[in-house]
Amino acid sequence: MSAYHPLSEQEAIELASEITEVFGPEARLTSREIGDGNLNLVFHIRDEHSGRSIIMKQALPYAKVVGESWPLTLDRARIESDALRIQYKLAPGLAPKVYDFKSELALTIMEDLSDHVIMRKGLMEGGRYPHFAEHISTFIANTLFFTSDLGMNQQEKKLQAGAFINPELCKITEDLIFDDPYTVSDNNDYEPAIEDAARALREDAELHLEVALLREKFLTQGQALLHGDLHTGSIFVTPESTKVIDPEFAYYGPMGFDIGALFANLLMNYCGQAYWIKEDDARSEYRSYLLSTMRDVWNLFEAKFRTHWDSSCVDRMAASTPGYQDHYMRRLLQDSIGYAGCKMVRRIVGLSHVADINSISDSAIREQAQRQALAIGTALIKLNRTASSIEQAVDIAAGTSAG
Ligand code: SR1
Ligand code: MG
Repeated sequence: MSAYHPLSEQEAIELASEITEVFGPEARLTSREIGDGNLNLVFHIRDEHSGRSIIMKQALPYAKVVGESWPLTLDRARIESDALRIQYKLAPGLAPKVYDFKSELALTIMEDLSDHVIMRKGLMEGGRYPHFAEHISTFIANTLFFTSDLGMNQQEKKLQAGAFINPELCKITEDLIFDDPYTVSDNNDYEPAIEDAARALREDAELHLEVALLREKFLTQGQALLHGDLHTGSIFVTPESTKVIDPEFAYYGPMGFDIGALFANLLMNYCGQAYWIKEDDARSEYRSYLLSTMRDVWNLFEAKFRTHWDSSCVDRMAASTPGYQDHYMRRLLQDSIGYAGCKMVRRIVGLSHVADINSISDSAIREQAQRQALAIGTALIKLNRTASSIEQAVDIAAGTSAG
């Protein structure tokens, strides 16, 4: 199979049969296209004989969420498969195994995770994942530390950063997250009921300064190899297991962007629970669970990152300068809080929403959840540069109603 074209299910089966690591000669393969994301085709290939299965993910040359009018580089498939391989190595068991990558087809062939659920869906159904904070904090601490100037050879890091220049996908983030929500843009997408709140975003000069500073950091700070889109739709879970998928937005950027994405998506589920859990006590209990998860993710991440620093730092100045590690961790917390806020705001007024809130069928409750997410998001953005503790972010969420 040669030049790029979107695969048919039959072609996907033919290519899958070459994965001898999974399928034997007697395999009877079937295929289902299961992609429900914004950008790609995803085939689930199963051997009816052995029950074994794989996933084949093919990038389309445009953004599926918008259509062919929005062309998008196929190189993102190379970036994704290379990032997955690095993450699999640095955080064993927390990313899917890549079996093969076919660059001419922009196709990644990887471990099937369909015994897991997408975390966003799991949270919407009130699921609890007791090992999630432990797992995801290991994933972010390991992948961020060991791809940064603290944890890897600094010349190799520069070369690696070059291989992860990802201009088109970064541009999506720069526009959709750090620009469109604060101006009138064709990309924006929100309901007329919250026009007043959307207008307030456009008119808030204090907010714009904070977003401009966070945007500048996203544009210029190559701190570590980021996942780049670490929302709860990019994480598969079971109560025992966590797997991070979909790093096609990977690039060298500010670490807090990945951590902030996690916080934002836990908090958007928190807002959506106004609808999903009907009973007051159960909803309040679940919301406490979400806030505890956010707190645990930060505290565990911080402890693991500091341990890596103390045991494995390759930078003499960083390792031996009193106060530097504390300063670094504080900036990281501040960035994480600021990016969390930006990510919440974009999911309410910008392109591409989240099901936790968008699929609420009661329009009054949906509006209330949207307003609450905007209120929390803007408060986090305004807090970012002065934050000193994760508890401040938790308190903002717990104390912010729809406004
Ligand atoms: C056009 S892509 C829209 C969004 O989907 C991805 O998950 C990213 O978050 C991106 O911003
Ligand atoms: Mg994705």
